[in-house]
Amino acid sequence: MAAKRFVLFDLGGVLLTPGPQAAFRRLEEKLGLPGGFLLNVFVKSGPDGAFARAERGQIPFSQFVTEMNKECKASAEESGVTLPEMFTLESAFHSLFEDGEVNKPILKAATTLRNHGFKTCVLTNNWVDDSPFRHRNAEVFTFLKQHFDLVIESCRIGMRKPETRIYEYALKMLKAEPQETIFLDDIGANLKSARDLGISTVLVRDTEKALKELQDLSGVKLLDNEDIRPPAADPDTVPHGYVTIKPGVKLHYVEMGNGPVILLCHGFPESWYSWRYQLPALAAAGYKVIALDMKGYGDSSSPPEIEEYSQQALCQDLVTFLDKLGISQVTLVGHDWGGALVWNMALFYPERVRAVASLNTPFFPADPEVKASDRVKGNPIFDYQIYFQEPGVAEAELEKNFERSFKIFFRGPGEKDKLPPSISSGGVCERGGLFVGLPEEIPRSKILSESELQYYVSQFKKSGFRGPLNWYRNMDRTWEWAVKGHNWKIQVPALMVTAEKDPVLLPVMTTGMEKRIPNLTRGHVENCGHWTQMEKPAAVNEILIKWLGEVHTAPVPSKL
Ligand code: CPU
Repeated sequence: MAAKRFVLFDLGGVLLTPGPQAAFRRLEEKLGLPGGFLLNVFVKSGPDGAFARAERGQIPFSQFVTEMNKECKASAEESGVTLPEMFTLESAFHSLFEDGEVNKPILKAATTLRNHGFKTCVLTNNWVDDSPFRHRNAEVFTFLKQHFDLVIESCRIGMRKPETRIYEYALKMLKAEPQETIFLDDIGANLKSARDLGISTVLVRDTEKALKELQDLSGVKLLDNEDIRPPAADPDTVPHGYVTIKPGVKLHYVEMGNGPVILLCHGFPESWYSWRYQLPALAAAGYKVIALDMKGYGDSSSPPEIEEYSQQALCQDLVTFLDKLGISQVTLVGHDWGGALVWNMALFYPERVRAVASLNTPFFPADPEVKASDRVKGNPIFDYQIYFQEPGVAEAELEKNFERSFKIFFRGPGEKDKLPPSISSGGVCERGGLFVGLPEEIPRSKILSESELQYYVSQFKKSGFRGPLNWYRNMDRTWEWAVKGHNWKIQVPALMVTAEKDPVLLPVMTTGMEKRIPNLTRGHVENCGHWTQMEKPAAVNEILIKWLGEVHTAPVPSKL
């Protein structure tokens, strides 16, 4: 048997429950109609009736409803059934689908299969929805397109299940052979024509049983699979944008969704791509999410001058970025150096900040008595930052073998000890380098896949580490600027998310932040190291979406 690599999922009855058949039965009960009445009318209308024509996209929903209402009335008269006074199929369909829900275990299985390299596809009979309730359909399909590689609706291509040609079409679009493909549906007739082509099929009546069959056919563990990752934004398909903030300097970003604007700022040494698991989730929660390549990184410009990377300059860049996009206020979410930056934005540009959240990075107010560089020298955990000071030194070490550098950086807390001697942020100057003493061959951590690792490598090959390291080379310049606000409070709504096992940004460093940030909410991610967004994406998404919902309750419309 050929190894399976493709899975087709029906929508109603498989990915959404209840399916049309169960929903029809419930509707018949509600309207006091005899069991099977509605289904019968549809079946009787045949392959060229209004239902089939709507599913092939030959007529829109409204026209289908007009024709079907007549058929229902005729059928009722014929069989002596009394239809309710106000009966219309339009409202019947509305109540049919409004309480439909995603079948979570099936969706989870689809995600797991995708994470194992399978291509997943929704194959559904659907109509062009011009009903007053069409927004529901728009939501469902926007959601599906984020979770599956391909979504095929019968009405867009003029063919419907169980016609053989629709399966041939799906295989062609996926570049799949029938023997490599599995198809799940709750209607036997739909499965039969797929099976005749050589596709393996699963009849979905009971979710648990269907998943067991899917597990056996795919060879991927789908039951009792706790730790699955949310869908990730794909660099090839996510929309990219560029803003020139001054001559010769541009910032690159990706964006998803609609609603209040959330700006995501990554840390060292990362990329917009570090937010890949947050982009689809926050977009689906009702926000316009923008993830930047910070200055110095990826497809953003990487000017060589150190001063370009002071916190003052970087804050000004963000303000210009917002000005040029016409965004008056934004909710900022930062991680690591991005976290330090968003705290400074909330302190010095509060009018532009709707709310502020930081992952891992505490708010460190400037101490007017102690220069920043002296403070860093006083904490052995930050020794690597001293090593980063001399331009060119760390660049040479980190750029020698990009792949090895990222394999060393991107590790989870439990994995550290498998790599003796482990990377340590302390004693770096004495060792004479960050990676001194580590083996040449480093295993890739399970917190990211090979292709994800290669994406980081490709991004850093563009401009190297000079720009990113320059973020560390402005300690006292930034301090002189920041002392002005040393005793100011951050009044905007704020969220501090600590990561239990971050070896550099320790949760204990956040103690007392409430004194300076009165509206502080807290989140905590257990068993999580430094790379919070990719280590614990589901936990991060949950914390952010809950807090964002509390902050963005009543949007204030502009009177301008
Ligand atoms: C870990 C260990 C050694 C070298 C680099 C790293 N983050 C990766 C994490 C580096 C970092 O230095 N963040 C800054 C952010 C602003 C406050 C101080 C720490």
